[in-house]
Amino acid sequence: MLIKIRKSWEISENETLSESQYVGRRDILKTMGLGGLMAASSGLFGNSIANAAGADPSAHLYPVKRNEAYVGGRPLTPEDIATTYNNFYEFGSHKSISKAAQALKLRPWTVTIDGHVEKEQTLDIDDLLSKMPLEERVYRHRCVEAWSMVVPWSGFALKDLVALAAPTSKAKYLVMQTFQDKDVAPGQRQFWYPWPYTEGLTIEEATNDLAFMVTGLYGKPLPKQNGAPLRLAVPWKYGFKQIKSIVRFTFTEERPKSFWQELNGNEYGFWANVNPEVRHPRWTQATERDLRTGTRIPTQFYNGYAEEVADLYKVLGKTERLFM
Ligand SMILES: Nc1nc2c(c(=O)[nH]1)N[C@H]1C(S)=C(S)[C@@H](COP(=O)(O)O)O[C@H]1N2
Ligand SMILES: [Mo]
Repeated sequence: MLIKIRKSWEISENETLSESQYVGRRDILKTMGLGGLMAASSGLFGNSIANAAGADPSAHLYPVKRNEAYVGGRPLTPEDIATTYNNFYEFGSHKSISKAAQALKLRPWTVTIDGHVEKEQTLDIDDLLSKMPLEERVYRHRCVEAWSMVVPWSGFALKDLVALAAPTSKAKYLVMQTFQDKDVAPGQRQFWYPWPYTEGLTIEEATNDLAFMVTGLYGKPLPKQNGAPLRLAVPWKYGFKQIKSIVRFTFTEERPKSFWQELNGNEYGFWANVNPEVRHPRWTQATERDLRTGTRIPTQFYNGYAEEVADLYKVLGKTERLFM
């Protein structure tokens, strides 16, 4: 087996390949039966944290076919950056939580669906994964802290999960919650945070085509630090809406209060739609730092997804529409 050990000064392959080249090359390797070999060798000799998901019981499901309707618009962020520069307060309030997050236990993992639904149910994650048609989508991700990345998520449309849940006419919001376990997540011992991490969407947002349940990243199971085994991607909203390691979906009549809203509602609102014209009270949102290049680029309205989502907000008043 030929293994190329990367020198620290060599740039990552994803950095030199355009998005379509990255897919093409991976598909060729897959056809040749080399995809697994490549993954295994990079697990041993590449970034071991990024590939710790190699032991994930869902590994056989990946890579999945890319849906070409979703394009990043700029080159992908290298995998080793996207999997080592994270926000996951359960494991620490800084960016270097990828090692600590390996304490997360991925099985058994169940997902409870309750509230205003025809029948409450608890699903095993592997049953859920086998039910859902998985695909890959390249999405931009814009954190409220004004950094951004472009990554290939694998997963399924959130509207498919909503259909499976069969909400009743009373359901106006979908509330999502992260696991809670102080023994695994040291951050959860910090009592001043309103654990468990909670986020919510309106039913209209949750059933928009763009709303995506993420189960994989870079053609592999989702790394723990990125929110395994199930996290949300709503790329027109700031990153804090994109809740990780979900265990519960509750359909409610009332708008929920999310984790960050509870902590500081003046800075982190419910809508949290990316908006370059509305400053965060402490910094501008007009530009963002691209994690790949480290340079600042202009921020786009709804993170560039206005065509897909702007209609959702026509009914809101001006203040609400513009609020973050
Ligand atoms: N449970 C949970 N989900 C979370 C967070 C968190 O701290 N806990 N951080 C959010 C924030 S602020 C961002 S920017 C993204 C970061 O996702 P990434 O680490 O995969 O880039 O996760 C979001 N989801
Ligand atoms: Mo964020």
